Amino acid sequence: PPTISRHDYQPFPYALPEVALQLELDAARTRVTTRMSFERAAGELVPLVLNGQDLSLESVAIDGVPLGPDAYELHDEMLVLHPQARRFTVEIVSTCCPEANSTLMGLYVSGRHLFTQCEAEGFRRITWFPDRPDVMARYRVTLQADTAHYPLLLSNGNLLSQRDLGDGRHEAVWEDPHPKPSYLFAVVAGDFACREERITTRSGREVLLQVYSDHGAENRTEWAMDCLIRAIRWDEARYDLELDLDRFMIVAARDFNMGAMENKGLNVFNSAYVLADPATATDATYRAIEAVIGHEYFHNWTGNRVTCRDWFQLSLKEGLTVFRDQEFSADMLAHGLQGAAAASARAVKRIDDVSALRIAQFPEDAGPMAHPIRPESYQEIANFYTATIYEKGAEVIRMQQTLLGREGFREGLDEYFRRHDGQAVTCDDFIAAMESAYIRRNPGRDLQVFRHWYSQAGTPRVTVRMQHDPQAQTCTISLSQSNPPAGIELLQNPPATKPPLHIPVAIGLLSPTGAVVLPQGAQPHPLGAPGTLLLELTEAEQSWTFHGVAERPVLSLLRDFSAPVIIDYARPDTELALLARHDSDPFARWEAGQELARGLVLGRVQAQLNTAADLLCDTWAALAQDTALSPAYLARVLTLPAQRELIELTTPMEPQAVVQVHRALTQELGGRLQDHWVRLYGAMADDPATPYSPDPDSAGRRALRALALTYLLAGGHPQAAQWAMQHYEAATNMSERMGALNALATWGPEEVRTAAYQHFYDMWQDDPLVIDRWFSVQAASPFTGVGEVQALMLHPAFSLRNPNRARSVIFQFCMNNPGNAHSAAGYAFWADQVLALDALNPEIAARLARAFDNWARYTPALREPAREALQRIVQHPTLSRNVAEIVNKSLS
Ligand code: BAL
Ligand code: ZN
Repeated sequence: PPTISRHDYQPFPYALPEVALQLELDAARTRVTTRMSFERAAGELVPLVLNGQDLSLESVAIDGVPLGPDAYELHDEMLVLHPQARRFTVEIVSTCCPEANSTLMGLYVSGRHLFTQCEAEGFRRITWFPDRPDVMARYRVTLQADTAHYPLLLSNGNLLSQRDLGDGRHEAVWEDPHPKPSYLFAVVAGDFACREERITTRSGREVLLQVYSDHGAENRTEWAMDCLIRAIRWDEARYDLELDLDRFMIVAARDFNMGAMENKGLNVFNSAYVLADPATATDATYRAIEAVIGHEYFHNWTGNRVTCRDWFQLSLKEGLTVFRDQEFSADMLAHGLQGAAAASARAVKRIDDVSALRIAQFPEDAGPMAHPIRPESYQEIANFYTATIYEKGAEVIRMQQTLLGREGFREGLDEYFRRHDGQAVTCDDFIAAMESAYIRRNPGRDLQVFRHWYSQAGTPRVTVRMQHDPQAQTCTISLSQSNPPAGIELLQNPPATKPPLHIPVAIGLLSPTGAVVLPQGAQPHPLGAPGTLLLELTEAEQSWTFHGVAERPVLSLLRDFSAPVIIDYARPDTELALLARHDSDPFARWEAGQELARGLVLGRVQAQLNTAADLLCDTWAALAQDTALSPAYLARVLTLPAQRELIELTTPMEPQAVVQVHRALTQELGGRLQDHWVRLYGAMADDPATPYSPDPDSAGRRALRALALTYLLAGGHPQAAQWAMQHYEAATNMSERMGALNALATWGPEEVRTAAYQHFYDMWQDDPLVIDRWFSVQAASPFTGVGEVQALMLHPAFSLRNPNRARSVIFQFCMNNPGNAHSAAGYAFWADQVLALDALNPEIAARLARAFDNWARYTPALREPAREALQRIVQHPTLSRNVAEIVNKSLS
């Protein structure tokens, strides 16, 4: 497949102010009439190139004059016209076939409804069009369909009119007043239940909010509506950004490739991120819905009002919007709290986000797909909806807030909207707006060095050295950075040279007893925990000397995870234990405990040292009794680093050994801290008289209780299996129920496990979202091998066509069951599934194709079978562009 390069960008040579679309909707054959009014930008004649995919062309006319086949060129995915006038109208009639469309891109069928998904390049599956984000037009959309089958006809913007067409058909006309790129277009047709509310925005406009779901699910959309209203209020309060539409709609779809999509005024959501009630959704689901509803709503400004010039700029909207949704979620968790309690609540969100970054993005940055947050090239843009673009992109935005301060960041964002509202722009435009605020606050400095974050792949390493001079009472901290070529940077000839980055490193100094030490004259950073100092590393190596430091301090490093880097600092475990007990920064405090556990696991795996876990046990025992810690925070503190995170840290990668050592250490902690788990298990029990609430305190208590149960089972407490079954049976909400089921799936005796699985299925067999959980928990269980996962796929409820179901079985097994997936049989299973999925849905197949990206770093016994599986995929005669790009890069 051809490679598209960022530097080849050319503006589209025509403006397209107005588009009128008419869709005669029918699952078997939808007829689309598209009228586009073009205006050539430059003087010279230039061909008009339109994109199209899987369409049948009926007719083309320019200014009402039909064109014969000699007057245009029709290629596989391109239609080329040769207009002569400067201003002209093109009318195209074409058809597409929604029910045959298993890609879930363009117009497709889900259940009995019709949905569209256009980002990134799905609009070209609906009609011939300049399908690129820098062509922004105003859309008027006429929808016609069978009234009984599709009583609701929705599109972007405002409903202008509705009428009956006779013969059982009807029509709705929608107009979106805001010019938008084609990727934000949406149509939904079907029969839905609707929850609606009217609210008044900050400036006094009344707006209609609607959440559509399948009939019968309307009592599960209350939380989604509540989240939407909170998101609207939050964006008004924090960024002074207001909803710019009279009507904002969310529709839940069972079949959806992504989490959700921010189409202007008509968000389409994977139903997993809309529907929630206590009986079917876990606490984590409630929070995930809040994050995704927030994310899509926030796109209305960061993505829709100001959009991307080209797809290389994807992180312009995604990194920024993930940052915004992370801040929204953190504020919701800290709502009503002050001081240290608020900081600890926010840290819970930060911990979860950083853990996710380490599991998904760090491996990406260390593998064949490593790319900067603004990639230089791609073959298939759908492959670049990555953890790097999204999550690392959000970290790059967060660093800007750290460097500018909250107010400075807000000033920069205001400037960005002042300059670019209504435009399709670049990451350079964003940073230039931020820089204007930075310079105002820091005369003589700029963000030139910071810009390199946009063009470098790889996770930088920051090495720390510290010297203390007791006579002079000085402490000198030296930082050096390195970021060797990664991913495609390695293939460049000569290899890429990578200048230093501007890295904000937030640190703190602790006395040997754990008290905050503030050096003479040092200014604490306003965004940080007590005593936080911000070191701005902009060169390969730099030193800072602090005065008035009498005793050798213990360093608290990378507070609040101030940069997406790996810290190298050799120090005794006793320092980590001290930090885990006393650090005033709750993130760094958690991190110290994790580092202690990481060291122990890696030592046991790599050096085969049977290092005693005494220090970890003593530290955790102390923390387990620290009543100042919230249950949610304590649940994170007492959880070992994830197996996936640890596997990534081994060289060569040793998945089996990590799983074994991780399980053994869990058993050891379960046994040695048994009294604490028993106490916490009892103390965290829900009061059965209190109705379920997903609030952070209740959710934290449930999480801690489930964790205690897991350790009790792992540690072999004689009553644990009985408690687990009771916990499962007595559960009054899905969170408790899943807490017990997960514990049983990971540690439970076989007969108890299978009885619980059977009971769960009997109870929930008619609820697809809950049955996804049922599949997931089994697919990720260490007792599920290749044979068992194949058996799951033979279950009548399994389907490869539904992405949620495919994810719940195949992805769960390949990505979250490392002890079983990392084997010759596991890799062969994976290759089979990549090929089977590729025939249906290339986007989903390409995601699965990345499961073993880092195979070249595996232990030799696994490398060969992984390579063979990859070779088998590569040699398949009909690979999609999506999967071809992934596997070719994997093998290069
Ligand atoms: N824009 C694709 C879905 C999302 O990131 O919101
Ligand atoms: Zn997004």
